[in-house]
Amino acid sequence: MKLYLNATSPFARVARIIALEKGLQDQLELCWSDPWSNDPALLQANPVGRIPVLVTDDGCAIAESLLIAQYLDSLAPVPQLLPPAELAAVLQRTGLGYGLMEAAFTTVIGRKHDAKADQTVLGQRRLHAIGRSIQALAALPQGDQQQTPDLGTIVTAVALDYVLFRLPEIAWQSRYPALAAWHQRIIAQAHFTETAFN
Ligand SMILES: N[C@@H](CCC(=O)N[C@@H](CS)C(=O)NCC(=O)O)C(=O)O
Repeated sequence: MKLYLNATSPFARVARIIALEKGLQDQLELCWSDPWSNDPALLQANPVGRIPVLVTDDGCAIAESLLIAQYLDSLAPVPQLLPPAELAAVLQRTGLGYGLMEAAFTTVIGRKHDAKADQTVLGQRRLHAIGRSIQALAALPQGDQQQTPDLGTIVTAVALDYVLFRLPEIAWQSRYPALAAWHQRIIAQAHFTETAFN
């Protein structure tokens, strides 16, 4: 299998961490790609031109990080990404974390293309969404740190890490110390350090 990715995409990092958690790294060729430069190989795999994309050995190209997660989970069901006993809670955290990731990424890209993006109606909506999502994540129970991370934990920890990486002025850690401690514990795990943003 091939995974098209770069080192700063939170969506690609989620896919890569899941592959590592599932022990699939030896079956995965990492194809480093800049989605903004219209890389022909990436465009062939994903006409939308976004990473991550997973190309299976029989040539199916799967775009969208959460769909890639679903496929990797089918290849290696253990450790479980979506433990049935806690499904609703895990999906709740996944949705919140994913929404934060999207709002943060959209804010970063908006600023890159328009210095006044934050002042637009959409820019303001994204910034408020970031603030409210972090507040909602901080209100969730933090769970058992010893368990293998589920999908909600992976997506949320990567989203919070992306905010620290690209939007440090949001400084959410001082407002939510328990969430900050949770995040620190998760990102200290090997598969998170191995895939750190750079
Ligand atoms: N919904 C997609 C989002 C993927 C995405 O936005 N990827 C960014 C990099 S972080 C990208 O490739 N952007 C290039 C573009 O939008 O043209 C997912 O979950 O995989």
